[in-house]
Amino acid sequence: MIKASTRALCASLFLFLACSLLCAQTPFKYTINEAWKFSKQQRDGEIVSFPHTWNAQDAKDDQPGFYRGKSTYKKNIYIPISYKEKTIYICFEGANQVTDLYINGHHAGQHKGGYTRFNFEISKFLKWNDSNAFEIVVTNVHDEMIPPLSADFTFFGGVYRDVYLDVREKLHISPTDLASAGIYIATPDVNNSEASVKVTTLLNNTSNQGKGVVIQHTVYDPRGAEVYQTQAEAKIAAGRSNYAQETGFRLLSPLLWSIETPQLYTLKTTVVEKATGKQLDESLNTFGLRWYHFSPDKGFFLNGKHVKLIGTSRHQDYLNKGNALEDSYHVQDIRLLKSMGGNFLRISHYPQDPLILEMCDKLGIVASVEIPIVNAVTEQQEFLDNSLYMAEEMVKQNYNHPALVIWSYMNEVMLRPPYASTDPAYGAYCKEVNRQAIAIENKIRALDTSRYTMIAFHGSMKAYEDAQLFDVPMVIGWNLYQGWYSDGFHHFDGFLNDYRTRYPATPTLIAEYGADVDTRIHSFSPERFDFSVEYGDLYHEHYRKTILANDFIAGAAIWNLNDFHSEPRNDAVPHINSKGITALDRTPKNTFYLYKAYLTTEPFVKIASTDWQNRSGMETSPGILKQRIKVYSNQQSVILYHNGKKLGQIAINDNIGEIEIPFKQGQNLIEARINGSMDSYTSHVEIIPQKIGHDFKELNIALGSRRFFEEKDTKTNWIPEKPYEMGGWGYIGGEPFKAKTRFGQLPAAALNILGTELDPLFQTQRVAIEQFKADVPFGKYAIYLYWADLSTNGPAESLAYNLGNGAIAESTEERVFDVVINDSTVLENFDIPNQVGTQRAIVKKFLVDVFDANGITIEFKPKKGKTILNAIKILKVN
Ligand code: GCB
Ligand code: CA
Repeated sequence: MIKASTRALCASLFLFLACSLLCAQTPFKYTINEAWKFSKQQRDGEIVSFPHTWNAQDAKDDQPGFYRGKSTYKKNIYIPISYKEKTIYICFEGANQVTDLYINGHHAGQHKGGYTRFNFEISKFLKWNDSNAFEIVVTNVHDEMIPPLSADFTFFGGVYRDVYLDVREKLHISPTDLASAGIYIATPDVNNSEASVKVTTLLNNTSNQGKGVVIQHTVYDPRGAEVYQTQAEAKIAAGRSNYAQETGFRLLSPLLWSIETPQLYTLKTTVVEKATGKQLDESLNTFGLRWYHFSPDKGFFLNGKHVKLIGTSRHQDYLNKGNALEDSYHVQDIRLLKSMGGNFLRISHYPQDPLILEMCDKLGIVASVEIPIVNAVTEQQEFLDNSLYMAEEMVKQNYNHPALVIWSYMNEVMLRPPYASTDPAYGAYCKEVNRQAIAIENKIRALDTSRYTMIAFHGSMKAYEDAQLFDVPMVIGWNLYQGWYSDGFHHFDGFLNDYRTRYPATPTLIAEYGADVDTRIHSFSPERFDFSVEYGDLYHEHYRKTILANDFIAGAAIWNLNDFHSEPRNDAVPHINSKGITALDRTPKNTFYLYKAYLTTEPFVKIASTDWQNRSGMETSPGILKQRIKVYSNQQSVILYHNGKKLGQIAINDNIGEIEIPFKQGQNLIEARINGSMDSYTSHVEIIPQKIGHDFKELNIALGSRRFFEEKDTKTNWIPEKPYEMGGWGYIGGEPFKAKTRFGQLPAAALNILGTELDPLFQTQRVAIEQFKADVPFGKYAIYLYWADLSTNGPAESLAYNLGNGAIAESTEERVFDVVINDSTVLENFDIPNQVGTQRAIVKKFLVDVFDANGITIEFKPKKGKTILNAIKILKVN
């Protein structure tokens, strides 16, 4: 291509005239769409229903932070006269984080902690045959005495689980032992031929008379047959609460609870008044008969059989809903895990809706649950007391679940100590962490002698040695991210070998591992922190191998089942941690299918990235775009078809096969067939020819990037930049922007780009670019230049959480430049921060007529500092 300045000289007369017209500063216009100030009235008095959170919107908008404060829910509830002789409780399945209840102006109770159940006895505040004013005051304000202090998830405020009124006779099975079922079923001794069962029943008598009762327990086996019945009498004094009645029995030939056969027994308990024969209370509780143990060398054994535990963790939020989910969402998640073949769930980082463990019981998923001490503790007794209380709530509320084998209570507690390890206060802090851990450990062991305990460590052996935590829990959980937060997957293996040599005697789980994936991003040269689907695939392929190859690893929980909200994060999808193997709406990602292929036995085949519906790329041979795809299967081989034609049979190794597809322009149908199943994938393919022809339609280029970015709504596929070649398109000059972070130089900025949802497009850029050229034919064009200034003007360190987004503040570099399109200066002294601020998307659209064969030349001329360009779209208008 001839340089613009010499162009006219060697052109024909016609071209010369056309060019001189253009060069004569024809009028031009461009958009000034961004950063207009807009005001809106706050809403109040809105009518809402539980489950409810007030942060569903503000935890994902462009405004940093989300409302952490007080809110009030008010309602009048009619209470009939017939309740006068009863005892009434109000039961909350969960409200975040401190809840106060007022009834008719009286303070009826307070609960601290956002993730456990609680109830208040409210009888004495009620007016009978009357309307009663209920007022629930909830606050999710930061409270340094209540865990979690900080964590990588959004602390959505609200009454986000169900609330009940619970109407009982004055003598009843107690809901007041920290909101447990009031019936504890222990199975201390189970083997193939018999099982011992111990039942403790707690009774409350709120009347002012002692009462004689008959407590009857009936046991039904998993098939519904009555297998045992026992009866006992008790006398419960007036005003007595949590009177404990104990009974024990043996069941022969037990039908065991297992992953494959999650069979549940049912215990029916009735309480009858002795004097009158009147039934006072009745309750059903399920339990399972199984035994298990963790071996430091060999892993986990259930009913004497070795089982590698493979599953996920789970957060309790969903697309557009925050954490306020109706029950069917909880049910769906456990079904999803089961459908993948998962047999393990780490319920993290807090106890969840009761349905979660109920579903694990029903579907055969081994589980752990934990209280939300995350990142750090407060060095005060009150913090420990609240933690101990939560631990007790957790154990009592979840005691009967056969699925549950581990109580856990600290997650990465040494990740964010308040002091540097060189500070003298650090030693005392370590001691305090140790003291709190031992106190909680002892508490849990005293409450439940049958289960294991766990603490989850982050990848620093030293930190947990400092706090002497290796000897405290019964199982060590490792949260490991080598190859994500630091370079090199193989450091995962190295770390584990080192740990194993030093601590050979403790059972071990991989409590977390994962990589962020934004399914809009693809790359054929995947790299750490590019958020591409392909990098996530590689990460999991490596980790899965290591986990399976080592017997001492009892199991592993992928971080995470689902993408989840983490407000301070500034990743490809700001405010979201996208390490889910399913999206926020639970659409599976590739890795879900990789595990499914490994974990399931029904013939299964799945083409990877079938959600990449709009592919694009540079023509690899005339009319052809060759791109590799992966196929997951649990079979030996898969036969592939492309647009109805057999491409060939590919071998499957470690559940993965790979093949290059010669994509054609337009619709492409790929089919993968195995015996008994098939998968198909349709993609629209836009082939960009090496030489731009007369049929040019559009170009969408991500600058400074090796990523493909799919704008799903508009079916636009952005492709990576390349240098200019004559007859084609590309940049001239400059280099890709690299973000400097605590985790090294990364391919994209760790910034929430304001004013757009296409953040990845703005998070990369080419710095010091001189030109962008496209040798397009004569015609009318719209050129869109995409920019965002990526300098960070505040220390990211101030964020409460920064495990994943430790951007290092770069002093704002002044950049002022001109943009010249085909010799017209269209932007003069262009200063992005000055126009819209930093970190904000700005798109300038220019309508350009190309009068000659010389195409489009966009020049970037620095005035101060370096020029930049983040993305460019060139659209032929006609
Ligand atoms: C961790 C934390 C978890 C985070 C995760 C991540 O180690 O335990 O809460 O979400 O890493 O994605 O960084
Ligand atoms: Ca944004």
